[in-house]
Amino acid sequence: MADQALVVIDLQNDFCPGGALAVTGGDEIVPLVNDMIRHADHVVLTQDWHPAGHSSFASSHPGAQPFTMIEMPYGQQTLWPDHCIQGSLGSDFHSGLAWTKAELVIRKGFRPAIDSYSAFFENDHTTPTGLAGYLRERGIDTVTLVGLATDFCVGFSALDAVSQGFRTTVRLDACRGIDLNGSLDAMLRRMRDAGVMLEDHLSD
Ligand code: VGL
Ligand code: ZN
Repeated sequence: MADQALVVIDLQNDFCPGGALAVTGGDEIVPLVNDMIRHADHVVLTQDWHPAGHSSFASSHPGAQPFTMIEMPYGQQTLWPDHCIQGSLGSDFHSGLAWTKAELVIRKGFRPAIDSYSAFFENDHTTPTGLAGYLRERGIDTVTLVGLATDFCVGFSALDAVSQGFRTTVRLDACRGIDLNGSLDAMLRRMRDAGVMLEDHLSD
């Protein structure tokens, strides 16, 4: 049997209703994610973890509005409302998340000048978080991804997981998306094309 890990992406207050960058229905997935945690061999959590004044915040760019794009040295970057500021309530995991079984918490997005959607690489696609090495060193070759948001942090994590050689499944029923200008459909297509296994147990 392959060694497997469940990777729970950014199930934090700011991505849930009432949060600074709320994903519609973000909190609805908590009971299912908890159930999956209970059954998982290994559990890794990620936490979006930005310093105040982070370069991905629209507020750091005079005159810029959230949900618009700018050019960064590493490419196009969407600007967001201030969110997941290190140590804030918004950066905490959802209070209902059964996080105690997690063996590792990967924090990402802490470099002021670069955003990080993926659990594996920052948005320059070269700066690693260390997760691939951690999983490999532990003999884990299969990952299931759940969490927020399907079309950003979950999606880019899944694309990187495949490119790093992991057997990768995204459980869509345990994810919710932001869907900015068609980003959800575009990411579903990219994941399918890359060889990510997409499962939706609600429609099975
Ligand atoms: C995310 C936008 C900005 C996510 C994080 O978790 O999908 N999206 N930071
Ligand atoms: Zn962020």
